[in-house]
Amino acid sequence: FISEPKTAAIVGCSFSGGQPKLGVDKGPIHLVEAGLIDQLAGLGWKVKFDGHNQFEDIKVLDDPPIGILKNPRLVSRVNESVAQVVEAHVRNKELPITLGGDHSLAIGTISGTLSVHPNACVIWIDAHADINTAESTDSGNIHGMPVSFLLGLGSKIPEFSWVKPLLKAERLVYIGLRDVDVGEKRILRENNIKAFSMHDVDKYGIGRVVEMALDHVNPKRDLPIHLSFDVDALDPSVAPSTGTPVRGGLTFREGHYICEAVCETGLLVALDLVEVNPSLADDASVEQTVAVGCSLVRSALGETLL
Ligand code: B3U
Ligand code: MN
Ligand code: MN
Repeated sequence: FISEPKTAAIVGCSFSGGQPKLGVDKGPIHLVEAGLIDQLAGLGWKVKFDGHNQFEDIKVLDDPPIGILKNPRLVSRVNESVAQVVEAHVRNKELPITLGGDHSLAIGTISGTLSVHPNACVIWIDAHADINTAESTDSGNIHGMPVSFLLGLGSKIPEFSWVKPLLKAERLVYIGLRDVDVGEKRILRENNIKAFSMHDVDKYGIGRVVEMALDHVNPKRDLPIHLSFDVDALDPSVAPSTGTPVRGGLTFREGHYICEAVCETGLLVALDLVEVNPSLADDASVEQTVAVGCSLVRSALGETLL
């Protein structure tokens, strides 16, 4: 699905509107300053990067909550723009690497991927399920809701009418879950959504979990893959600088194994790396988290395969 010479396009998204903590918008700047572009070029990829998207042209002057959803118009319009950028790269057979920013950005990235490859599957790596609906959310933070938008669950918010419910429940799988709201558990159950929690990672090991996840969403290993990686899936000892750390997460190797195994399929068409927040924790923790983020992206692009 990616044409030769292999080209990746960095889509830096300085955006924090899907959650309340400042600083996550600086994630992409730190990842690029840490040398990500040269690192990927060193792996033999052609890398396109024409600056971080600050969404300056998107002016939402008045954005009162809709129900309890916070910044709904801003989140919607930013994602509409992200969807167009990602779609263009995927259509061009380039690999968009979206650097967040908060995970609400996946509304845009996955919409972009699915508009080119409607049969693509989504592998969502996260401590959280991010599947709250307008009805089930307690926080009103839209980064806890992107999956429900993509699946078309919950009441429709006119502001988000551009989001087509292109994702089918059977084309979605989670790995790493350990902080899932009661309402989200019900949504997962009622929609028969496959999810591998940290309990499953402990029980089966990451190798079997990834194999089972791929067997579920991509049994013939022929469908394009969108990998959406929230760094809070990793244990806070591995990736401390993130907005909602939850202990008991993926080890350094488990996180990298997922990226390597997806790379090995040759089916990756889009990658998100989100929720790196350089304003949280001390300098050493920030440096460590940014370095791990770069490392995960390199693994997804083939660094650790021999
Ligand atoms: N499920 C909670 C908490 C949460 C979701 N995603 C993150 N936190 N990062 C919510 O707000 O919906
Ligand atoms: Mn997330
Ligand atoms: Mn998360």
